[in-house]
Amino acid sequence: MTTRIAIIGAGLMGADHARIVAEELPGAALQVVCDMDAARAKAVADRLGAKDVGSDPEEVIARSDVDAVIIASPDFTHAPLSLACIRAGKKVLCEKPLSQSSQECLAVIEAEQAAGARYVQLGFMRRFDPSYVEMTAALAAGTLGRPLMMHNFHRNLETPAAEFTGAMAITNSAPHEFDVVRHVLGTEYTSISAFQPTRSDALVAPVVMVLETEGGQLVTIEINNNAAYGYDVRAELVGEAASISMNHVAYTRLDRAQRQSTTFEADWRGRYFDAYRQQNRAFLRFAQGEAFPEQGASAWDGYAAAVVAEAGVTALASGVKTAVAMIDRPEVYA
Ligand code: ISE
Repeated sequence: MTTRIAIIGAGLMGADHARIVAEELPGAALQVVCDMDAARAKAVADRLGAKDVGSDPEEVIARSDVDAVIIASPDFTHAPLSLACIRAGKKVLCEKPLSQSSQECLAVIEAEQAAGARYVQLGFMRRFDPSYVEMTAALAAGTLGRPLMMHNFHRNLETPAAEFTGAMAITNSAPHEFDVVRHVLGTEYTSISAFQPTRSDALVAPVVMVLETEGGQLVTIEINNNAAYGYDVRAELVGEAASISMNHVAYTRLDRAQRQSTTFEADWRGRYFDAYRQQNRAFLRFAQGEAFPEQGASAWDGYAAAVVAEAGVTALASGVKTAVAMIDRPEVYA
């Protein structure tokens, strides 16, 4: 049976998800493309052969010819629209963040608890990237010994918006790091400190964070939204017996004029091309009735990322190490 999927939001990420559903997800059909901007929805729908278009997300979510939903609309709509999917009894793949407010994430958690089941898979696609999968496997196999530290670098070519701030680096970019590190280490954070060097211009300076975990590890995260040279993500997991690092991902290397070079992607969609596809396949199986994907991020993981981001913003503004305090994990996420 074909699963009819509605895409909410036809911007950069929505258009990408629509293409994956239409062209690379056997067993799924691109049913509706929904955007407040009707022309934008129509352009994506026409290009990819969607059955219909819509402009009211709640109406689209409730349609009887929609079986599952992908939310890729602006961040502030993620939690309310996830709640609408839970009310409609439909599985939803929601782009990150679930919300920048941990309180709003708790409302989604409460709705899932009341329904007695999970509906929301969160788009922390890095969990499906082979480099993090291999790190997790090395840790589980005992190859690294006890984990001590994880160092992470997250560099964007340039900032998406001129008014981007250090706080936004923590709430918009860093959640990927917060999530994937706690996923790989299998632990929660206890504290966060945040620092910024000084830039010579008006662009947002990098944010460097140090986090402590319940497991006794130290985690460093650099977010540099204006790295200028490319999209570059690096990670190293250091154990007592060995260390494992992510390689630069490039299919080819150019040897020319006594130099060797490889290329950087311009943004995350190229670097995590395969991870997005794996993630969406896992979501389809979930939407078709299988258990919540083992690698997948849930509303609980969205809450965890929001709590640490809130503490990170406080730490950056105050210059003081800030505690990360979460509620106990509800049964539905056991
Ligand atoms: C963006 O929203 C993402 O999710 C990207 O992965 C991240 O690199 C970028 O900094 C964010 O703005």
